[in-house]
Parts: sequence; C-alpha cells; structure tokens
Amino acid sequence: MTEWLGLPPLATAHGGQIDNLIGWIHIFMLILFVGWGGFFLYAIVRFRQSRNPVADYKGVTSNRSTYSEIAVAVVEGILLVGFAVPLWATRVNALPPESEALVVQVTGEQFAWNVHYAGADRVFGRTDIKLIDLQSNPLGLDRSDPAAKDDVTTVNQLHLPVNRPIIVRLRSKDVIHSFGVPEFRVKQDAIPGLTIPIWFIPTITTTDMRTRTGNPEFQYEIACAQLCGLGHARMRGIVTVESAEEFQKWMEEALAEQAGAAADPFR
Ligand SMILES: [Cu+2]
Repeated sequence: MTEWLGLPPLATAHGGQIDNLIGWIHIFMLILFVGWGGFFLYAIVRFRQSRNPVADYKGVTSNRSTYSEIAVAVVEGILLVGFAVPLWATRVNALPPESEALVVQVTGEQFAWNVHYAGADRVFGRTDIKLIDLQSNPLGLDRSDPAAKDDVTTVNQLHLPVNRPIIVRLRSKDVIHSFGVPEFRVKQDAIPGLTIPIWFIPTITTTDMRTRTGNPEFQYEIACAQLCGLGHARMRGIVTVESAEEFQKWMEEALAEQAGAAADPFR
C-alpha cells in the first residue's frame, strides 16, 4: 500500500505501521502544498498592481483564512496525538518480556558496533573498563566471570533469529552514534552513559531478502545515523537474519572459536 513512497523493503513486524504514518504525512503535506501553492498563485493574480493601484487599508474581512488555519492545526493534532504518539509508545513502553525475546547488547564506538550476546544462561558476563583492549577485548568482558563463559562478542556482526522479538540494548563508549537499520524501520541514538532498549521482530531472513530483491549480495546493514567523527562513513555493521537453527549453529561456532582464542591468546 505504501510502495509509492519508495522506501527500502520492509523486514519487521511493526514497520508497516510506520510506513502508513509516513504515507499519511506525505498525503497531508501534498494537500497543504497544493492548497498553499494555489492560494499563492491566486493572491499574485488577484492583488496585481494594475488592478489595485492604491493599497486597501482595510485588508481581509472574511474569517475563511482563520478557519482553514484551524482545520490544518486540527489535522496535524490528530496525526500527532492519534497516530504518532501511540505508535511511539508501543515502541518505547510495550517491550516484550525478556524471557521470550533475544536480548543483545550493542555498543557503539568510534568507529564500530560491538555486539554482546549473553549466551544460554541469559546473563551478561561482568565487564570492566580496566580489561578493555581495543584489539582483543573491546568491551572489557571478564572471561573469568562464570556468567561470561557462554557469552559471545563480535565486532560489526549482528546475527538475529527470524520471527522472534529482539531487544537491543543500545550503548555507546564515546560519542553519540545512531543505530539505524532502514529495512527494520528502526533508528535510535546511542548516547554515552545511557542504555536504551529498542525492540523489533525481524520477519524476513537475509537469504529470503536476496531472493525477493533479486540482489544476491543483499545485506541488512547497521548504518551509523549520527555524524560521529572522521570514520563515521565506515561505521557499518552487518545484520544477518536467519532461521532459529542457523542462529543456534552460528552461536555455537562463535563460542567454540572464542574458547579456542581464550585458551591460546597467541594463536
Ligand atoms: Cu557512529
């Protein structure tokens, strides 16, 4: 219904509502544009100098312009209070229970996305600023903490299972970044000192999207949507949406690889 907007293909459960709102705003703005544009042309012709050599000091006496201003304000109020605010409220208040969702921590830094999964125990391992090593441990994860044993961390690789609620806990190590995935209709600033949850349900796997778009190289991409420094343009993360089984397999492989690296740091 909203294809005429030319937005990127949609790949989350809530995105249709956002597209509808964007569509209605466009329609309303088009009506306003035609209305004001028409009035402007009318005024140029109607009040041309040759017809009105002397200024009329009385001016407009009818109330029509006041009424049309009020009508525009009412429609804008309805768009805001009736559509935009309730939609926003479900995004920020109605978070799914963590027992049903996959919770993943995503921490922005100049210029990368650090991804942290809690693993099977669903508890995020302890992190410590003293343990941060930009190459080997950018999150400062304490591997000696029992809760950290099954944690998986990646850089710029966010794997997500399809059709399951995802809660991303968004953080930043340095400046303001913004987690934007256009196909998910998700965009949220990452602000130093705050942990901001965002949630969505991905509905189309990367493989399916490649078939649908006819682009064999299609990737969902986290694009940093706030100018955050010189490397801003290369701050791109890859999001892989896959089946629950594929996701599980990937987690196990990543865990095995990390266990190997921890046992032999000079490997
Ligand atoms: Cu950034």
